Amino acid sequence: MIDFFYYQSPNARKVLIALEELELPYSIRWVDITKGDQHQPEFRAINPNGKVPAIVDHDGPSGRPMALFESGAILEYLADKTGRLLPRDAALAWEARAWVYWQAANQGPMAGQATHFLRYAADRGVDDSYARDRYLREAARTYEVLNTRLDDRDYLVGEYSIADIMCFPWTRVADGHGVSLDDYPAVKTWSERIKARPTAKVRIEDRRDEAARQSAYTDEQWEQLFGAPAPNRTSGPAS
Ligand SMILES: N[C@@H](CCC(=O)N[C@@H](CS)C(=O)NCC(=O)O)C(=O)O
Repeated sequence: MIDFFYYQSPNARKVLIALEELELPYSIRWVDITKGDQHQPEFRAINPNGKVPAIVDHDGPSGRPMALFESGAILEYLADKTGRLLPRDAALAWEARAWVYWQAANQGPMAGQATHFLRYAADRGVDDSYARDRYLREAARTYEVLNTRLDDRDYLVGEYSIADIMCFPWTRVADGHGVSLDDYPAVKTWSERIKARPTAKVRIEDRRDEAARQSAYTDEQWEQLFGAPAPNRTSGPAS
């Protein structure tokens, strides 16, 4: 059994899709990152970086329990554990890993920061246009990279792999980081292809409260999530 430390987010969704695809038994452990669960010592012992996703596999290497964090490492571990979701061809498997690392170092962080300035900061009336535009540009650039790669193939390394699972969830929330999939037709077709898989449709009970669902965090939620006092809502949500 795998304990899966989860919150409703694209990074946690990668692991959810992989667990479903691999038919591995798991139990959801809800980590409310708007209430500060990620900063508790019990969770820090599992992920010193204090973020979801994380897992504890009670049947880890040599049959011993093992804790793991970072979505890319978790996907690679699950692929290794089951011998699935990585091409058998060694060169292709390395290409898949390169896309996994690319996502964690590029698409994820840029889309995350773009969302911060476009949605969360804007909700507080903060308009830092230089930072916002920089992250929007970089987020858009990652879609250009994906679009070029997917122009002549159905999946990132030809067959469905952890590389696709890593990149897919962010494309489902693209409008949040200022990207329209209509501008990236190969990404759109690929994203719809993955969305059609039953394992990509799985739904976990959404335990977020209304403020978190709307990305209009309370002062307390903001401070837990972003580690700084919330800016005053001086002028209300920016349009
Ligand atoms: N590179 C990490 C990113 C994880 C991440 O940013 N998780 C966010 C949710 S999407 C989180 O837990 N945020 C809580 C916090 O920063 O306090 C991964 O891919 O696992």
